Amino acid sequence: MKNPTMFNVYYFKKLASTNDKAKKLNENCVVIAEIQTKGRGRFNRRWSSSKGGLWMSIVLKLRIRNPKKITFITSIIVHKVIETIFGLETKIKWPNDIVFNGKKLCGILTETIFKGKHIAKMIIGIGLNVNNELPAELRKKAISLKEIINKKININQIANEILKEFPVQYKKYENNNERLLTDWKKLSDTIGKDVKVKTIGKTYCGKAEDIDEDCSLIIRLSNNKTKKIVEGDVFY
Ligand code: BT5
Repeated sequence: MKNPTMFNVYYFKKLASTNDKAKKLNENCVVIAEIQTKGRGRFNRRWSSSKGGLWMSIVLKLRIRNPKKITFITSIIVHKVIETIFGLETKIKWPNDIVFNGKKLCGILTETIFKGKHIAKMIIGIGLNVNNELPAELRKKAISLKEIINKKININQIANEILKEFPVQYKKYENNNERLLTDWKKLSDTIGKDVKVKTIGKTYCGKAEDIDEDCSLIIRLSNNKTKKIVEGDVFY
């Protein structure tokens, strides 16, 4: 396939996880697999990765250190690409989901690789349901592009567009956190909703009020205090 971007793209029929493969490669490489046998989400959760989806990891050496910011930028890119190619309006669910009518279409897993104390590279894993069949247990909460559009879709076109947009959008946001947060919030599915948030130790209920400068979620609790959620799952 022609790849009109700055990236070296490696294709595989089958991998355990594109993020794991990407960890062994240099920056500016991209790994794409048709099938992942051990696709991962956050907290090592299983990511369903049958044939027909876009399972892709980008390896980059970046100036932005906060993985959540990279996830935010990537979400905006995926949103934009889906809108440009298909004219579909998706939304972003904090922290790392692209949703369509409340159902998860894409998940992003950004991982940081350290060399001693220094960040050697970042791996940005994108899992987008395109033509793949979703397992029965996910069908209530997940969706694929094929289901929405009702026809088979060219995966390579989506991958190429994402890779083309990456340097453009990254440059736009790397020195402009305010713009990143403003743009992200415009696309947010989460802000303003009554939510239940599960963190590793605790569950909180409240209204999703804002995103702070490091991309954490701020919720307003029933006692009117605010709580900053650095990591967790949001339900509504
Ligand atoms: C994510 O985790 O959403 C990040 C997913 C990242 C996957 C990509 S694929 C390429 C790269 N290589 C990898 O190994 N991973 C990355 P999280 O927020 O933790 O969501 C995980 C949850 O989403 C699971 O517990 C399921 O409930 C649900 N899920 C699993 N597979 C799904 C799918 N294909 N579509 C929608 N939801 C799914």
